[in-house]
Amino acid sequence: MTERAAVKAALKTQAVETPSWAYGNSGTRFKVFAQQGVPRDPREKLDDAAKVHELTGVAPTVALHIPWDTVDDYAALARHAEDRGLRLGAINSNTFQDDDYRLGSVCHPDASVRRKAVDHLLECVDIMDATGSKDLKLWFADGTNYPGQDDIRARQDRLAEALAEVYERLGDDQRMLLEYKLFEPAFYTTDVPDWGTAYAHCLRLGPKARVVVDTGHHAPGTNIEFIVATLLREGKLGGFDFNSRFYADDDLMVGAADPFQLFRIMYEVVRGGGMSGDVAFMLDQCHNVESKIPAIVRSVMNVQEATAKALSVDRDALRAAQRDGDVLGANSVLMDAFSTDVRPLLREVREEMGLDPDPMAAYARSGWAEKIVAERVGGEQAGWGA
Ligand code: LRH
Ligand code: MN
Ligand code: MN
Repeated sequence: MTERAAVKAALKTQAVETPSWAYGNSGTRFKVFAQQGVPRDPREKLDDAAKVHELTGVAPTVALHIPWDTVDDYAALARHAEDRGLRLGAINSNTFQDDDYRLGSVCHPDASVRRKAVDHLLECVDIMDATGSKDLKLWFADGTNYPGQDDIRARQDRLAEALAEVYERLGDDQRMLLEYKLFEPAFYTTDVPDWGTAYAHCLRLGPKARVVVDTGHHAPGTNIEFIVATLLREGKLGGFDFNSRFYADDDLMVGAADPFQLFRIMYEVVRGGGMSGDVAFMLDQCHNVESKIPAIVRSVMNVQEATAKALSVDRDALRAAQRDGDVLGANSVLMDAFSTDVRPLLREVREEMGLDPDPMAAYARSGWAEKIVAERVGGEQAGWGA
């Protein structure tokens, strides 16, 4: 296979998971903006996700968030997905929107609240059994606002205990993905604030526990690709929640704010063997001011562009320059790949997959936007502020 053919083959097998909540209405803490035509239930979210997959060819799975996507029959929801050429992806737990969780969930000082939170996580594994989902994605809003508010070490013990109980419940093919976030909603301590804390818990738990890197969950200036390289070296990178940020957890379209950072991350993924299917490439975004389906299509394309550039790095030339201590030469090998216009290559990839080379234009022509506006009245809120 030529280099170009190998790059194309890798791009055809990459899968980007879209989040159910990105299809619903969302907003900031100040206002949820209602858009016309948004899904009224989880099935309609899947209908929109199917459109994204139909146009891009690389978005075959959809992440659910429980209870935002609660249904009576999860197996039936999985069939609804299958009928549309989709599968249900990661099940995201939610232990942050009940009054009981004011002081935390699995780290709460009161054992009865911890029990409620762990029971929810166990219920999420039951849902995985019904949907065939492989990954349980855990993010905890737990933390404290004031020094002395709670015992930092005791909270880690409670966290470890909860995670261990859920880990025991996982099936052989199921994984637990632990997501960290620097701050918010807690502002003094966060119980899983960084990759090191997540990694330490995952290491103790065992091989089925992996770390999730949400690209918006770091301090400004953090070298995320270094974290990615390290986690891959340790066999502990479970996946990404992709989005982009100008300030904090902005949840804007991936690759919009800093395409160079996304390229650097994807280069470490490629370099570290992360394209083998073990690393989940998920989106975690909210489209508050832009149209949702085209924004998700654009996001998938942005991931593909960064991946295509990362795959195009001349690694032999890079290794040679690095070995020779040719600092500028090595840097230009990387920059050459980043500066390459990969859009013609991706158009070819899509044509070879039997797709329209321009998914954005194809969506505009498809009539789907008009159809959902006409048919769906009173669309759902994603969950934020619900
Ligand atoms: C928290 C987070 C986490 C949640 C999602 C809706 O900020 O990134 O992944 O599940 O947002
Ligand atoms: Mn996230
Ligand atoms: Mn987030």
